[in-house]
Amino acid sequence: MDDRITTIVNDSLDAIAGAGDIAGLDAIRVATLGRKGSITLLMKGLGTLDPQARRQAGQALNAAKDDLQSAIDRRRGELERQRLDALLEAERIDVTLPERPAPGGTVHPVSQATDEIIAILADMGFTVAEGPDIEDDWFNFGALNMPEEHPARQEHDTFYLLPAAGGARPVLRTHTSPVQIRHMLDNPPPIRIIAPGRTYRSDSDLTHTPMFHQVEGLVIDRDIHMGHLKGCLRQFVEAFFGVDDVPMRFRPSYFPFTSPSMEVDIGCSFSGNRLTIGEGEGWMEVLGSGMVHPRVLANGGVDPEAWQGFAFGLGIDRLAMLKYAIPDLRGFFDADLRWLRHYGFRPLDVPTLYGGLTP
Ligand code: 2NL
Repeated sequence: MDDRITTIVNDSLDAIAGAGDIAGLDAIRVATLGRKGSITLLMKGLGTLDPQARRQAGQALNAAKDDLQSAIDRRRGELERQRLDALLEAERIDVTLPERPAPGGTVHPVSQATDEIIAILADMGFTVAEGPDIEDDWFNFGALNMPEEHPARQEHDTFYLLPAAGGARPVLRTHTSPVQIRHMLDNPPPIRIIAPGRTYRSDSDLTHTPMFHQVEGLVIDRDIHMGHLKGCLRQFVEAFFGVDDVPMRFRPSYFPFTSPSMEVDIGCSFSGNRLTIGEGEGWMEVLGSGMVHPRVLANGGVDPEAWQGFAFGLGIDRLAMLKYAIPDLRGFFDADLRWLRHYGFRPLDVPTLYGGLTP
């Protein structure tokens, strides 16, 4: 018996020392100490021996079991350390490599201004609505109280597309108002949305580009009045330009889709080449606004007897020029890298109200 145990132990210790991986080691453990392993089987056979021999063999088997178990544990530790060493060797990081160059891109001032405007208005409870750039005549004009013969249509310098088979003539939207008409038709009031996006008019000079950006806002509820409009626009303007108690002027105006209509000016001063917002004798127009025309409400599927609302529209490019002191509109869409590097914003300077807008 003792000889057999010694042979098993010696053979197994050799095998354990030579095991190349954890799986091989496990196989040796199963072959010796497993349920049908050689040592286990010998232990099961102890019952057939006489008491004297049984005690002796039992002790020898227990000692063999302990020896094998601890040899297996030790080898397992070695193999795991080897595996980790190999992994660390393979994944070694060369800290002497040069760092990656800083990203070269910047955020366009129009994108920055758009993000800031959205951040402010979202904080005031507005959600963003979107719609197609290519619109039907009805959504861009008709629904907004501008029928075919309406003189205001001429001011829009519309880009018309080729008529479809049915004769309808699509247009590039001249404002983002159609987004709001579509939203009204799809959503019951109360409504509190803004519609930022690209708009198009065939007009090109120092202060006009054929593609420009607008944000419009629309609030509809049961008892919305002009006080809400004025308070909302004051809060917006003060947040955007970062000034308190900015002088504001609401001038009577005309838009087909609002009645009454007001243009909004803010106080400013010009000294030499510099424009300062929020103080001085000058006035700068920043917004158009008004109470939504009852016919426009009805065209949006909203009962004008039960609901009323206000709306406003602003040019993002123009506001960006004012806020960031950019003198010439043409640079905005030239894709001139020198201009973009000069006026662009750091990519990770994302505007939030808690993190701060740009000064
Ligand atoms: C401006 C003037 C304005 C609106 C836009 C609007 C939209 C709907 C109904 C009523 Cl769906 N009004 N939008 C109202 C007043 C002015 O924009 O000067 N934009 C640059």
